[in-house]
Amino acid sequence: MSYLSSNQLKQYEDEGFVSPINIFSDAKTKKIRNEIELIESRIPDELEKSGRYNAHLISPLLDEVTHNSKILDAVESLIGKNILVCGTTLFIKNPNEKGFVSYHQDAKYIGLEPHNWVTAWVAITDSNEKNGCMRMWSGSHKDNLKEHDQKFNEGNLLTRGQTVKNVPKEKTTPLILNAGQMSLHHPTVVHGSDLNKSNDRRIGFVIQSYIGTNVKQILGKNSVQLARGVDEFDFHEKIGRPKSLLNENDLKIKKRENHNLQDIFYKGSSKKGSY
Ligand SMILES: O=C(O)CCC(=O)C(=O)O
Repeated sequence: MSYLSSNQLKQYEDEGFVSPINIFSDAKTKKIRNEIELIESRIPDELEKSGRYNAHLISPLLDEVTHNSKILDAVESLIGKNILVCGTTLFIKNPNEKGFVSYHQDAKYIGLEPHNWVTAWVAITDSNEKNGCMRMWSGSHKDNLKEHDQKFNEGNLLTRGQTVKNVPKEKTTPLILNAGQMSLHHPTVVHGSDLNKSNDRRIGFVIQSYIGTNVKQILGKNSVQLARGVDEFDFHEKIGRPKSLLNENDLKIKKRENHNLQDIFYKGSSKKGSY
């Protein structure tokens, strides 16, 4: 059992995140990395740009991660026992590429209301200050949604380059994770990450997000999978789980889901970015 302890719950309540949490062994984490890299080698652009979303729909192993009981126990401690998987994102930063994530709040453009949801960031490689781990503005989740500039700037791994102004970067907390550990963060905590200055990739497989069954999608349409409990609200269409790697039909479903997601992320925007 890995329900959160009272100290961990307090950290989440006070700071807007809880980290680190041990989930996978080294061997299992290597297997997951190999699966991601196998997909990249079989279909080179499948996980690029907007393809980085919802890889759990085409890989049984990534699907298994999203339904992992240790992760779900921790998530249950925060959002209750009825849990839906509402999408995943691969945040990959390759060495020598200029990828960074501007400081933002996840809840700003994602359309999930109320905020009974949480994002699980699973480290598939080590994630540290050298390779551009996430950095959190502790306590910022207690304020409402903040104004974001839409920069659409080069290298920014966010859709609109959405950026909160005046973040005290020197005061932000780096979430240092070993491969196989995860962090959980709140929908309104302000966070971002710097460039990868190491010689290896930095890979985060991010369940973005686990939502309570009472959460609606107010900007468009998300399909979900039941991860735990019962869905007494039935707000979202249910989607199947992959039985084999890169199945033709699953690839089509992923494409359709990512198309719907683009409609959500760019709702009301006159411009589109590359994610
Ligand atoms: O992986 C990163 O550096 C940022 C990820 C992020 O913003 C998120 O998971 O909400």
